[in-house]
Amino acid sequence: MSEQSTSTSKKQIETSPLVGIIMGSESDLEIMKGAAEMLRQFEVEPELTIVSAHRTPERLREYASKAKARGIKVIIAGAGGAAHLPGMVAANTILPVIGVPVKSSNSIDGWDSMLSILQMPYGVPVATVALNGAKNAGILAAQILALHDTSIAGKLEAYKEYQDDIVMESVKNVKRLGYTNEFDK
Ligand code: RP5
Repeated sequence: MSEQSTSTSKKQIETSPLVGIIMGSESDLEIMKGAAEMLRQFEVEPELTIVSAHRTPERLREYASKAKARGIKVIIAGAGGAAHLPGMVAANTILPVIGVPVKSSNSIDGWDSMLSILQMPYGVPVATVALNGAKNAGILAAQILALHDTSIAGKLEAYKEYQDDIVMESVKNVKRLGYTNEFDK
């Protein structure tokens, strides 16, 4: 990390975090830490904690209702099974909420987590990513911040180019294996 980017991260830690990552249980952390790792790639230092919709309903209400005033711009919420956390957070804030369905220990096959987050009623949207898709949630949160932050926007552009480079390297690798590719002739 460059000297400049280190000081940017320090500055963000000193000021209030822009992204709140919450999850229903510590058992979700293995998946949900992917969102934090991705945000750090864009030099956004998120806060991360446990808020359970069922076990700590008062904490949920307080977290969601105070988030905007604390300077949070986007909330990423992950849970599994009867995954009510993202929806109930969205019910208590006007901030955008990105929901991450987790294939948790109490999930039958992942569909329960998916559908409880995805099938929100009209009026209370949750932007749902793929099952265990915490990394994409991190990227999406950075994209929302980038609307008003040219520095994050620049890092997202660079990330797109990086992905392009990786795929084009694979194109060369596959060609080396002897497969015909008329398209890239
Ligand atoms: C959900 O139940 C949590 O978000 C987690 O995905 C799942 C299992 O929680 P633990 O029993 O492991 O605490 O509320």
